[in-house]
Amino acid sequence: MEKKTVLITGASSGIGEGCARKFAMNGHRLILNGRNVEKLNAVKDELEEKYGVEVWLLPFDVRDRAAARAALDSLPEEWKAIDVLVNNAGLVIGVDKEHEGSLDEWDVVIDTNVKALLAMTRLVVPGMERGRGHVINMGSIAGDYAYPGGSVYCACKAAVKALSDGLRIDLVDTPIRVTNVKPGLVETNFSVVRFRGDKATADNVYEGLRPLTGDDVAEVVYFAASLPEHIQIAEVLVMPTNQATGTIAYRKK
Ligand code: 8X3
Repeated sequence: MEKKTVLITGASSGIGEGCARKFAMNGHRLILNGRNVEKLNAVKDELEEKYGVEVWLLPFDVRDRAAARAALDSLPEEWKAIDVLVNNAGLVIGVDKEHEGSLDEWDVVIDTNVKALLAMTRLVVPGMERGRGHVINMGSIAGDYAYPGGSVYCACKAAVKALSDGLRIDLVDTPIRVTNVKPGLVETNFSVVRFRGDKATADNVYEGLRPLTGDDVAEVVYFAASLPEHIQIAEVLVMPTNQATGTIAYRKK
């Protein structure tokens, strides 16, 4: 595929960082968003040095709509034509039951996974109408079926599916593609945040099976992006070989 400008949210770790690496090793130009400036700088340094690509950092909290707008406005003219938007930033806090959890924490979860994804789409897609573009949303197997302790997160990922499908409908008369990538178990910092920093409990989630890595999911994202422009991967469910559903996985004792 010809060289593209790719904006990735939540690019300082996990799946976002994996996507950054995969696009970089294929020579694309990257705009990386995240909250952790130090980590973003480390990713930028690594990718520039290893792959000789150009990397522009846009550190802001995706929940902050004004900051998102200002950051995009601040891009130099030659960086403003974004070809691929990877709406990856997302998180979950806690495993509380729907009738017991913290509404304030759920505001953070909904604002990040749903409203920020929508805002980034709203801010970037109009610029794609010049001729080509691709929105790749990070959904989840969690959006297909709810599971215990996942109510709000699962609802958010179901929303990501509906937003992806709706956007695909709204853009049907354009060359812009919309893809919803739905990973299962991926070993990243995600579970550490879910378990409020409890690394041991987070590690248990992946025990006895080989989980996916951020780089594995990036393979799927890059595959969708690199196909000829007339091929639109609408949705991909990707999980470890020993996982079958959001709640069924085989674990070696
Ligand atoms: C995260 C995957 O399995 O924790 O989106 O729901 S899972």
